[in-house]
Amino acid sequence: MTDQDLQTRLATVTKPARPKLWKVILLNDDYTPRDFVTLILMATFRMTEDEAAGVMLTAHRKGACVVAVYTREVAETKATDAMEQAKQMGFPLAFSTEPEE
Ligand code: TYC
Repeated sequence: MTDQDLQTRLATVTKPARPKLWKVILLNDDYTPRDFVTLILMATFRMTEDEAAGVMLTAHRKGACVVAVYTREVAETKATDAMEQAKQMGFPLAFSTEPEE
């Protein structure tokens, strides 16, 4: 075993990898009503009305806003669920997911 192998093993034993977290990002559009965005955020991301309205307004003004971070699967499921609910109501509301640095 080389020194490098030994270092790698020690690091593995002493520092188990933390699972990477993924951001859910709300994207602005010109069509989805503000109140509907707020309701979707409350229902899907368990936010209070004030929290949800704040995130909605930031996305509205800046174009996008980080909603929350989760493990990859939870982030993707919540983003997909929220977009599906909006689609059923005829709105183009979109979310993206990306890994945290
Ligand atoms: N811009 C939308 C409007 O003026 C509201 C909105 C806010 C839509 C945030 C999407 O992520 C969004 N009706």
